[in-house]
Amino acid sequence: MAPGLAATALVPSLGLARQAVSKDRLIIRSARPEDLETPVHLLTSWITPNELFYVRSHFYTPSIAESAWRLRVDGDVGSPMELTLDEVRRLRSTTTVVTLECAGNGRAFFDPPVAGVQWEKGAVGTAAWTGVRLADVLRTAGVRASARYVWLDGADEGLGRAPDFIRSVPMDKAMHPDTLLAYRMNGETLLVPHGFPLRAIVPGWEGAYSVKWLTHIQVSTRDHDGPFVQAGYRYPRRPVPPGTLVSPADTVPLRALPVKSLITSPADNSMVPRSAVRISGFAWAGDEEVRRVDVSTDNGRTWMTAQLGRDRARYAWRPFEYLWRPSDAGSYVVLSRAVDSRGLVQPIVPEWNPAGYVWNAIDQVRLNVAS
Ligand SMILES: Nc1nc2c(c(=O)[nH]1)N[C@H]1C(S)=C(S)[C@@H](COP(=O)(O)O)O[C@H]1N2
Ligand SMILES: [Mo]
Repeated sequence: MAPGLAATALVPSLGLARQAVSKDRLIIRSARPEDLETPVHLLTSWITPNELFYVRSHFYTPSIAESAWRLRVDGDVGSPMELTLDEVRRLRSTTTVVTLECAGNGRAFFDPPVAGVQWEKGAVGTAAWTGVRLADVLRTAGVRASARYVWLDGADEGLGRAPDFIRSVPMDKAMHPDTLLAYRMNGETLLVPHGFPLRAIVPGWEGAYSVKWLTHIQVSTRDHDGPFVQAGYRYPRRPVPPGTLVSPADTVPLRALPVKSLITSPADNSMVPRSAVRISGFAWAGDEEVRRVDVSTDNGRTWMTAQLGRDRARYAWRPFEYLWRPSDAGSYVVLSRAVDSRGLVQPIVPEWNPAGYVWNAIDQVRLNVAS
């Protein structure tokens, strides 16, 4: 956190102020810190409503008084600066629709199990984020030619002796015109659990880059050496046998998550009529495009091409739909399999890895066709 902040500006949230996430409709994976998953059957719109958007917080949610909040920009820059929220809002703004997904989404499906929040399918959502380009702020501060990384720090603090949550973004991604500091989500002021008053949106990359409650941007010639950069959010260089410990030296940082799809309707295990069944969902591919989505209604023996919906944005999931006319009553395993613009396809079983990241298996639901 920023040392300049008044102590009274940061008190643990009691869940009273401006908190409009719908805790009764989300799955509570952890009440405090707040880890809330969206049930798949509620992920039916291209834009996820703010109150249904998953929440992932490592530590207690800071509650920040707007008047006391400052964004400090320093490090390897010519003119370090401090901005108030009004000053941020006065900069040229832009809005972009981005799908955010936690790297640990689907962790619960790994075998053998791995420690960490046991997300199933719903640590993902899509919103229209409004804010300023990180590049504009960095240019104003005068990034030096020697700068290589931008460290992002929020107002939350490690629990007990746990270290601060600080993430590091390589310079080219930080300077990319699509990387934002956002203060609005779907047209509304950011909700506290989603990072009020300001958060990073690093589009196309796993969710942990999109640091919430941002207070400090530090430009550096080197990568950050904290555990959320050097140990967390990393993936083995080579596939390892399930259950293996992997030393950080044998890992690489996660960035874009690979292609994935999710059947959002009909719900798993539901009863459907025999006449016609609209199978729909979303597919996304990090910073790549979704080329195609295939659907199988016979447990993968044959595949049909689904129709891609019209809603699209460079870093957003793409709707898909397949109209199925089952020939017989019975119980069916229905699968969805997305392919990205490079031809990469979802695996049947993702590689096991020690932190349980990147679960992007071909999705499946069981549908019971009425007679
Ligand atoms: N300051 C801070 N930023 C954070 C986190 C956090 O714990 N602290 N969690 C990260 C992770 S792991 C994810 S997946 C996204 C989730 O954003 P959301 O809670 O708005 O869905 O926020 C990221 N930003
Ligand atoms: Mo995450």
